[in-house]
Amino acid sequence: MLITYIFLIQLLAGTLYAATAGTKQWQYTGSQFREYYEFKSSLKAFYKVHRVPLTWHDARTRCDREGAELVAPETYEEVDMLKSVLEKVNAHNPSLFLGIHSLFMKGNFVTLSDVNLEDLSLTWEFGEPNNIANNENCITMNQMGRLADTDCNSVHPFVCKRKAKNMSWNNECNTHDAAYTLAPSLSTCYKLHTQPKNWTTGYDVCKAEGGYLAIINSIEERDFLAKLLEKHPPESILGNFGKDIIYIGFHDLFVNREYRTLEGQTLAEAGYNQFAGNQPDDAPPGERCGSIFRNAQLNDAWCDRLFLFICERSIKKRGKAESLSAQ
Ligand SMILES: [Ca+2]
Ligand SMILES: [Ca+2]
Ligand SMILES: [Ca+2]
Repeated sequence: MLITYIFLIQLLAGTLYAATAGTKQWQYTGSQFREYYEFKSSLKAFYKVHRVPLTWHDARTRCDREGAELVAPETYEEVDMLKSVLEKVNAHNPSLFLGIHSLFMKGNFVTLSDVNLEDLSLTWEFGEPNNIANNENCITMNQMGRLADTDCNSVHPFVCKRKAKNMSWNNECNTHDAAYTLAPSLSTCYKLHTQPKNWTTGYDVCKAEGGYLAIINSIEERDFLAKLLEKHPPESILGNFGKDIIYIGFHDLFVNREYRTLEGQTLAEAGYNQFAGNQPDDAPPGERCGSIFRNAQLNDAWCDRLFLFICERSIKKRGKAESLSAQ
C-alpha cells in the first residue's frame, strides 16, 4: 500500500516536472502575440507552423489574417529553424513555401516586404531555378535549406512570422490589434471589420484573429454592438456596398430556417433571438447566413455578399501555444 502511494507521488511529481519543463522553453518578452505562436528570443520574432499544405496565395492570406507574414528567412539561424520544422513534416521530401515570389516581374524574386532575393543569404537547390512550364513564380525551401522556384498553385506547409520589434499591445483585449474594443461588463472585446467580406471569409478572419463571428447572448450585448456600429456610420466606411447589414455568428446552413449559433445553440438558448420586423424572410434564392442591422436586430442574409462583420473575443479564454519543437 505504502509502495503504491510512493509510486503515485513519484508519478505525480514526474508529471509536474514535465509540465514545468514544457513551459520552460517558452520565453516571452513582453506579451504573447497570438495563440499558437511561439516566441523565439534569439530571432526576436513569433512563429507559427501551418502543417496543412496550402497554395502560396492561401498561405500568404492565412498569415496576413493572423497579423503576421509568410516567412522569408533573413539569417542562417532562421534557415536552421525552418529546416528543423521540415524535419517534423510527415511527407516525402517536404518543402515549405517562403514569402518570396516573382509575381510582379517574372524572374525577379522579392520578399513580401520588397527585399530582393539576392540580398538574402540563401542558396538554390541543384538544378533550380528552372521555371518549369514557365509557371514557377513562388519559392519553396527544402530540408537542406535550399530553394526552388515552384508553381504557386501547388500546396506546401508554411510558417508565419511576426517580428516582436515595435509591436504595440492592446492590454484590455489581450491582442496586438488596437481595433478591438472592450465591453467591460461583458469581459468581451469586439472588432467591426470595415473591409467587407462574405460570411465564410468573415468567419475565417475572426478565427485567425483568435475570436469568432460575434454571437449575441443578451440585450446588453446587442446594445453594445448597436453602439459600436454608431461609431462607424456608413459615410465613414470606404467602398460601394450595403453598409447596414453586418454579418455575425449564426446561420441556418444545416437545416433551412433552423437558426443556430456557431456554437450549435438555438438563438433562444444563446440568449437573444429578436429578429427585425419581417425577418427572417429567406429572400430568394435563400438567405442562410446570420447578420444584424444597425440597431443590432437579427436578419438572415445572403452568404456570398460582401458585408461588414463583427468579431468577438472573450478575454477570459486563452489558447495553448504549439511548440515549434513539439511532436
Ligand atoms: Ca523549379
Ligand atoms: Ca457573445
Ligand atoms: Ca433577410
